[in-house]
Amino acid sequence: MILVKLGGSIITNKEKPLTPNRKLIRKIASSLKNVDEPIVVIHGGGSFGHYWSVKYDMHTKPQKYSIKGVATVKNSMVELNSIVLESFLESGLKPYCLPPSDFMIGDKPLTKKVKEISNIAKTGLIPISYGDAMWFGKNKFYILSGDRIMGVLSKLLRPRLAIFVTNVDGVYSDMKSKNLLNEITTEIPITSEVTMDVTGGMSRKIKEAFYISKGGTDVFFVNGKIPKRITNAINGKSFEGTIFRG
Ligand code: IP8
Repeated sequence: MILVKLGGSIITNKEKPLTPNRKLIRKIASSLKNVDEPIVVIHGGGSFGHYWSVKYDMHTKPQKYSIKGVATVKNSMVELNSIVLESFLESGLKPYCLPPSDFMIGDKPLTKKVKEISNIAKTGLIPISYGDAMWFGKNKFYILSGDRIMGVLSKLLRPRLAIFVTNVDGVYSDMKSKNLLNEITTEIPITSEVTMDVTGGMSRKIKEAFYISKGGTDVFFVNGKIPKRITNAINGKSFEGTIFRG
């Protein structure tokens, strides 16, 4: 099985609130048609979920956030998710809507439910989940990142490969020189970045990538603006991006 995270920077225009990148979502979906392994897709919030999370000052820490904020963030993610689902269906794939509240309670996965995700994927359907505003318990909510979902699912489903699709070529040693790191074997210091992401942007992805690769799964970072790179990574052809070896 292949786990694919479609970053918010690729499925939305992050410069413009509430703007999906329908064309690119469709292009990526079409390229995934060439994969014959079960696939599970997770997507981020981009200029939908993050836009509202910032407005309502909501973060990953469980707190008593504004319930109007919770409702608004959740609605925006359902909207973005339905755009992704439609695009996948239009591209000839069979998406299966999977809100994270389906397989998580509070901030913990429901193991039995998670294991069923792989059976759903084996039928040819593509389960599609997403970062979301979640009920934590005791009147608290939190923002669950799609990157964290990648970690949670990898641990229980042990995919062959976990791919983070972003709008850059991979992980750079620093943002100034844009020197691309082809392979990361030891934990690297994460340089600070300017981001509107309430969940931590690239630093969070790198953190999850280490967590996933330590569990034995290879993790790839690829540029989704060139969808062929995703399928090349899956098929083991001419890889362009960054690898964290599992
Ligand atoms: O973009 C966050 O998911 P991410 C989703 O994967 C929300 O970090 C609701 C901001």
